[in-house]
Amino acid sequence: MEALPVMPSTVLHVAVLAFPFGSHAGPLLSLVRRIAAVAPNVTFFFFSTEKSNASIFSGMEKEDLGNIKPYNVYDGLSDNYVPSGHPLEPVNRFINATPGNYRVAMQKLVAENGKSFSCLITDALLWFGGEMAEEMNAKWVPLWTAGHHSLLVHVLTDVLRQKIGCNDVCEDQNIDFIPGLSAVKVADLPEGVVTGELDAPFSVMIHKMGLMLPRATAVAVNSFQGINPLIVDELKSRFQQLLNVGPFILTTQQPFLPDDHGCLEWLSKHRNASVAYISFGTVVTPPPQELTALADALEECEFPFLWSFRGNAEKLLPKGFLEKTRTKGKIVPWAPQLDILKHASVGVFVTHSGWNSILETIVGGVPMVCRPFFGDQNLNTRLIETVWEIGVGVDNGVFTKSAVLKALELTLSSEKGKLMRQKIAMFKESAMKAAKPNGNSQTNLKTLVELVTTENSTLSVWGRSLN
Ligand SMILES: *[C@@H]1O[C@H](CO)[C@@H](O)[C@H](O)[C@H]1NC(C)=O
Ligand SMILES: *[C@@H]1O[C@H](CO)[C@@H](O)[C@H](O)[C@H]1NC(C)=O
Ligand SMILES: CC(=O)N[C@H]1CO[C@H](CO)[C@@H](O)[C@@H]1O
Repeated sequence: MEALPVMPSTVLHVAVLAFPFGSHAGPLLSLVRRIAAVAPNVTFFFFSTEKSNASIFSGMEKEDLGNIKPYNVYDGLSDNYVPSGHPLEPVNRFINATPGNYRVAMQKLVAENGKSFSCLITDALLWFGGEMAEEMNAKWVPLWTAGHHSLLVHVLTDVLRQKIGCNDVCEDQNIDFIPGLSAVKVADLPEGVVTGELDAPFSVMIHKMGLMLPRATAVAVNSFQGINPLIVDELKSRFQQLLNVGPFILTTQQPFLPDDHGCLEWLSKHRNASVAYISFGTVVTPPPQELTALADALEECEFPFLWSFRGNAEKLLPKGFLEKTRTKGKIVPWAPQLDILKHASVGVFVTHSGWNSILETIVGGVPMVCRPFFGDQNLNTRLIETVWEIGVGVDNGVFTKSAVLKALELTLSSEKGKLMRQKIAMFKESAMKAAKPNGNSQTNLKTLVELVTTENSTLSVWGRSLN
């Protein structure tokens, strides 16, 4: 059949599908704002749950949003939903509501506008975006918001399941049959890949994602080429196009974060590379006995510390701790993390090893002490420790007083710690280079803009059936 002529003055409609949990929707919005700013002839319809929209768009005026229009999708929780207290329940309910919840909201818009979408930019987790795009004859650009190594693990899940086929007896086995992952052990893999509940909603979703991504027009990643060239090459050989467009903290505009608690001023009173900065992100709080162990170590060690503490510190930390550490420690409920990590006084970052934190500490040039909790965090820690050599895990993976003391000593005042600082400075340079005007990530962003702002040569099936 002959292709229908494309209208010259078309304003393109792009659907953006966000995953509304953790640090997923924020980075997707950063990317979309970056593209939208240079694509005035495109309207971006941003679909997420009401709660997620309210959070990531908070403080933004309609004028700030320009050609980005937020729309709510059903979160999977009925009006009379009573939380059971299980943290994953809202995530599972949401996943069970997909893809219908997005489809309903998108179809409504298409009917109202009399116009289909030319491109779907989705969180990579929302694999069904690929099927929808194929139905619509639209492009599909999934964004992976974490590292290349975890992405490769999900793309090769079937291979891993086939080759490993163990019953908890091979946790120590190395993944030496996949390029770039030979230092990784089975126990480091995210739960739901070869161990754990393989048929849990999240495991099924991320498995399907791995199978679907090779069909994407291009896969965008919030990372940079130089961090893991071997794995990047492996991914490139499996995707139609891989576009490293990060770190977003360098390649996209970041919201201004106030320093309400005077962290930077406090930091400037300390020696270079002497302070331990502690934060576990917005999702995780370590269990009580580990908080106590960490506090005991901080009290005993010689190093000053700045702790961004979620929850009631008075209640959760040992009695008298705040009083006793007043002169050498500062505890705040929230901190402008990137600015802190860029401050010369910070010598180590005690972290859960989430991807966004890793990118921030690379840009700051600060080595890590890692206490991973779930998802890709164990895998990240393995790479940090043994491949990149820019940090250490704590012994046996949990905070004990002696393990924390040892890790702080190592990173803050040993020759090995200095070496880590030198290594992370090299990654920092590589990231900065990628983010420069003609750097690799910027060039990829241009490619992405081009891809998103032009139409497939045939009109979409949805569009056609409506015309
Ligand atoms: C939209 O604008 C971009 C950049 O200015 C241009 O390359 C593209 O061809 C335009 N698309 C349409 C459909 O007019
Ligand atoms: C501390 O770090 C700053 C910024 O990197 C640098 O300019 C300064 O020379 C350093 N001071 C010392 C004493 O090393
Ligand atoms: C369709 C809809 O209600 N979208 C909302 C998403 O969130 C933003 C920010 O809170 C609202 O302005 C939109 O109305």
